[in-house]
This record gives sequence, C-alpha cells and structure tokens, in this order.
Amino acid sequence: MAIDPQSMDIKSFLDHPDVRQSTTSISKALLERVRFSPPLCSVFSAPYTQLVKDDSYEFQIHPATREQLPDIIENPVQRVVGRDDHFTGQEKINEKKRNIGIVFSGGPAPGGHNVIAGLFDAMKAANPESRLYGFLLGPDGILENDYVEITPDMVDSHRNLGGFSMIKTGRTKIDSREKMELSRETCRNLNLDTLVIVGGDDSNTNAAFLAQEFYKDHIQVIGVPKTIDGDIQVRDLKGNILCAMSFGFHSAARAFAHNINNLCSDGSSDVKYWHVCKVMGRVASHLALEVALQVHPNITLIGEELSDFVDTARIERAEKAGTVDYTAYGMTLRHVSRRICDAIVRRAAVGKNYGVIVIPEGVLEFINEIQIFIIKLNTIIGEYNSTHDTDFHSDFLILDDKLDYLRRMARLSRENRTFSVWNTRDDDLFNDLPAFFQEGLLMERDSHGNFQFSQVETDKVIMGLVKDYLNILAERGIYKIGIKMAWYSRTLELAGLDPDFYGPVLFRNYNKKNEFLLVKKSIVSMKTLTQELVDAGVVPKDQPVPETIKRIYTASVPKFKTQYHFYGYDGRGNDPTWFDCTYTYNLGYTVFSLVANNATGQMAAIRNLEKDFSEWEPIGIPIAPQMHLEDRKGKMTLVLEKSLVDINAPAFNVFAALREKWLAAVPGPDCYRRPGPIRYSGETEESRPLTLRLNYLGASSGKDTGKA
Ligand code: FBP
Repeated sequence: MAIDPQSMDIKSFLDHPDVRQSTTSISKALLERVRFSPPLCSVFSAPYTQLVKDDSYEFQIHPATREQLPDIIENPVQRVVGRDDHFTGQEKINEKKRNIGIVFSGGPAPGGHNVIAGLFDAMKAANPESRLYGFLLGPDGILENDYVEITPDMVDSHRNLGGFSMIKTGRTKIDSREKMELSRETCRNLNLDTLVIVGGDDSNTNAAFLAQEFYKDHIQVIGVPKTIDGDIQVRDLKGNILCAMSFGFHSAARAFAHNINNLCSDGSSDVKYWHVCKVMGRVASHLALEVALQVHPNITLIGEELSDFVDTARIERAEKAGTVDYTAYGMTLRHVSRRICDAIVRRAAVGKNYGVIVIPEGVLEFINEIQIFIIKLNTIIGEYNSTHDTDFHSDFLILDDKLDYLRRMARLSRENRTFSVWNTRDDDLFNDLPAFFQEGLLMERDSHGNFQFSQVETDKVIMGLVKDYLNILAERGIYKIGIKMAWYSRTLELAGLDPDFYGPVLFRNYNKKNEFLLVKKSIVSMKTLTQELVDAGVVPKDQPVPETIKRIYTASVPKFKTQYHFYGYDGRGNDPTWFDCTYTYNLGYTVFSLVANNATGQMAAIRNLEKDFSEWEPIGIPIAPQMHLEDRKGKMTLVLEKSLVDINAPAFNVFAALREKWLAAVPGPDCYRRPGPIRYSGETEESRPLTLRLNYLGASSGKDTGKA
C-alpha cells in the first residue's frame, strides 16, 4: 500500500513499518553474512587437539635473535592434530578455565572479526567459563588497560564482517621497558594466560619480544598473520611453504579488482581517460600483481621487477670505456615513466587513447634514486633524534625548515669530507623534486620506523613525468592517435575528396590493408600540416587546406586526460571473501589449540592454503627464526622479514607473459577480466588468490585438485 507522506508528520512516517524496514541499518546482506558458518578443518572435529613437533623444516637463525630471544628461539614448527583418547589427560589441559586477551595491531584487514569468532567459539566449547578480553584501539589498549570482555552478542553481530570495528585497532609499538612493564601489569591485572596479537610483520615481531619478556611470567603470546599487503609469507630455508599468505590479502585484492574492473568498463566506454589506480601495499607489490591477474588492466607496475632491472646497454658502454656504471642497476623514475609512455603511445596508435594503469603504492621503494633518498633521510632523521634527544618533525614543522636543515647538512659535507650522508648533489637532486613529493619523503615515519607510502602521491609523481614526456613525444610527432582507415575514407568521400589523393601525404603508413593510419611525424600543427600538403602539391600555395583534412588531423592529436584513484582503505574495510572468512575462522581455532597446548612465541597459521580446503592444516610457526636485522629509524633492529613478490615465481611469469596481450596495443577489443563482487558462498568467486593458485600450479606442474 502506498504511503502518502503529505498526510502524516515525519515522525509518524518514520514509524511506519515499511519505512522502518527500508531505513534500518540492518540490511538483508548483513543478516545473511553474519549467519554464514565457515567450514572447519577436519582436525577441529576431534574433541581435543594436540601439538606435534614437525622437524622437517629448517631455518637460518640470525645470531642476534638467539641473543635477544633465547627462550623462544628453539621453538619448533608444530602441527595441530585431533585427539579423542582420554588417557593422555588432554581433556584437562583443554578444559582448563582460561583468560585470553586479544588485540588488533596495524591496519584493518578483512577477516579479523572471524579470528575473534573462531577463538571465542573454540575457547567456549572447551570451557564456557573461559573469558576473552579485547584490548581497545590496538596496543594502546594494553598499555592503558583499556579493554572489553567479548560477549556472544558482540561475536555474533560481527561474524564474517570486514573492518576491525569490534575492538578497533592502532599502530603503537610496545618497544620500551616502560611499555613492556605496563603490558605486564595489564596482563597480571586481568590474570591473563595468553595475549594474542593479530598483526603484520612489525606486530608479530612485537609478539615475539613480548613472548620472550613474559616467558618467566608464564603468560603465553601468540601472533596471527594479518595484513592486506600479503607480505607475511613464511617459507623455510629450502623454500617449503609454511604460510602462503597473510589474511585479508585476498579480500582487499578482490575489492580493488572489482572496482578497477568497473573503471575498465567506464574507460572503454567513453574512451577519453587514462584511469591511474594507486593500489595499497606499503612496500611489496603483491596486491598489484593479484589485481593484474584478476582484471588484466592495460599497464601494471610491479616494484620488485623494477629494482631487478639491469640496463645491459649501459653496462656494455661502461665496459668499453673501462669503467663501471652503477646506475645501470635498477630503474630510475625517468626510465619507468618512459616505459609507461611507450605503452600509451602504442595504444594511441590503434585509436585507444584511454586505458587503466595500476601503480603499487610502494613502487618508489624500488626505484633507484628514491630508495637512496629514503635511506639517507631515515639516517639523517634518526641521527638528529638520537643526538638531540628530541624529534626532528617537531623541531622542523614546515617543509622550508626541513629543507633548510638539509641545506646545512650539504654545506657541512663540503667542509667536512667525512660527513657524506647528504652532499650538495643530493641536495640539488632533492630540490628538483616537486614540493608535494619532498614533503612526502620528509614525512614522519610510523611508530615502527616505516616510511608511510600511503601518504605519498606516488601515482602523481610518476604520472607527472609521464605527462611531461608525452608532451615531448607529441611535439616530435610520435604520440598520435591512429585514424581508422574506414572512417578516413568515408569522411573524405562524403566531402567529395579522394582519400587516395591525400592519404600518402597525410599518413606515414597509408595502405588499404592497415586498419589504423598514423599521421606523419612531421605534421604536428596546422602550420606543418599546410606545409606538408603544399610541398606535396596536393593543396595549392594560395588555397586553404580543406576543412575535412583539418578535421582528420585534429582527430589525430592526442589529449592525455587522467583520473586518479586510490584503492586502499576501501579494500581494507571490505567484507571478507569465502577464502578469508574460512581462513580466519580456522586461524581463531588454531590460536586456541596453541594456547591450550602451552605454546608461546608462535604464530598461528594454516598450511596448504595454496591447495584445496580439504588439505588445509593448522600449524604453529616459531616467529623468532623468521627475524633478521633491518634499518629502522637509523638503527639496526630485529624484525620479521617482509616477503616480496618473487619475480621468478609462476604467478609473476604468467603476468609477464600476458601483459603484452593485456596492454592490447592492437586493433580490437581490450582483454579486461570481470572478477565480480566479493561473495562468501556460491561458485563465482575463486577459492583462493590467483597468485597462490598459479604459484602452486607452477610448482606442481599442473597437478592440482582444487576448484578454480
Ligand atoms: P598493515 O601492514 O598494518 O596491515 O597495514 C597495511 C597498510 O594498509 C598498507 O597497505 C598501507 O601503506 C598502510 O597500511 C596505511 O597505513 P595507515 O592506516 O596508517 O594510513
């Protein structure tokens, strides 16, 4: 029945049951999602679980780890196995009443709520008296003793939902004695048996240090591999995979892919924009690679490939001159921008002056000169802070002050040759960068000492150079839009002109067999057009160029128009895919098995993620052996090693082999792929990231049993 809003006041209108149903925050999609029950790995159907040491993995242990984490360095890899026999006393261990604290650390990643749900369900099934506490706003919640007890209602209303909104998150690092003591105090106050840290490489590093710190207090610390960046992947020395991917990666990549595919549809419809899509991933380009495999955009940059580049021509030139050219290794910003220009020019030549380009957020980290700037500035800022016992960013608030400080450093290097971090050449090069980029490079590092790439307009830095160079190529007559032969002939014939009379003068490839014609390089303006026609004798000197010919020329002049998009925060908050829903729910169960079996300093993981679900195996991975020394805020620090895109792995090889096809710089349609929206059920979503699937298929020579 239709409601007449005029006949009632707004309050009564809002109270009408149909209006209430339409305006409630609880959508049908949400209800369906929270009711979904992810399947559990078969071991969890047993009444109890036990941990079995798996000696088949080997790690190269850094001596500093042995020194700093002595009590957890010998932790083994542990398999979670199901037990149903009672004589081991396992039921007592399992059924013990426990207090567990959990915290989210770092950026949100789809699936976090299911880690809580899995842990909560497993814990309550073992002993309904056990309690789960959620620390609020990340590690600050631990330091400030700010927590909530997690209730069944809280869990049920967040199952399978994205974000970390149940208990929020934060990026504080527990890195000082004082913070360690505060954390210990909080754990003691709550009488915690275990602290669970759901986080990325830095947070799992923190988990290892806390595990060591609390070892004698008998407070267990367990890490959970979270990050959309996909850079927590654990392999042993021989390359055996223990954890193929952190959770959240698949959902974020899928969300980005779906949105970027929409741009592909839009772009190939109005054919006037290059859509520039910056895709998150602080350093590693895993997300960009997965998006490329999911969508087939025209151009995708992969940072790891750029740094691996070797300019053989430069090396040969240097060899002939008897010198060494160190700049021949890795790509420069200019080189990258020229590669992009080349692709844009080639597409334009077949009439496609539009397209989609994917740029990883962290790509600058892999570009020669920028990498050097980042390292140098990290050192300068780190040294300033330790020498002055203050903070560089508070002392130099505005860009001009920071630049002034750098100038003084450069002067110092002239006066004192031993001071070499920042010389006048560095200063000159730095001053050539646009101000917004200088500001980005000088920005405050995060609490873990990481450069905050999400705050830098990486895409604009690269595309600025692309635009400049395209202008040069247009002036040189190289960047032109291909003119369709059929359109050219029809247009001239309609105007009563002979296409064959003008064609050979206008175009460099005039031939009936060519689908697209390219205006000669020498014709770059109306003036040069007139000159060319007059010189060829097809237009008399004192006669104007026919309007139709001018129209053809104008259609060949490219306008390079861009639209910028950032895919990051939206994907982090996306609801999880089936893969992430299931992965994280099982991670929650795995955490409980590790807790119940007294593990500490371990990271909960699922082995065989790259295979079909029936082969997934919950395990505990020792965190300490994964650590190595890295420069953070100018200091060598033990951290979990980030996993970068392996450019020798099958997934990258597939991308490299197909990217020319996806560029589609040939007449005919583009090759975009429609991944579709995220679902947690049904058959339209692949069962795991394409990167994992391809790497697995490559490694097992096609012997896969899983569904696509
Ligand atoms: P985590 O490593 O904490 O999971 O965060 C990843 C990330 O989303 C990066 O992709 C991005 O560079 C960064 O967080 C953005 O951080 P912030 O939330 O501080 O802007």
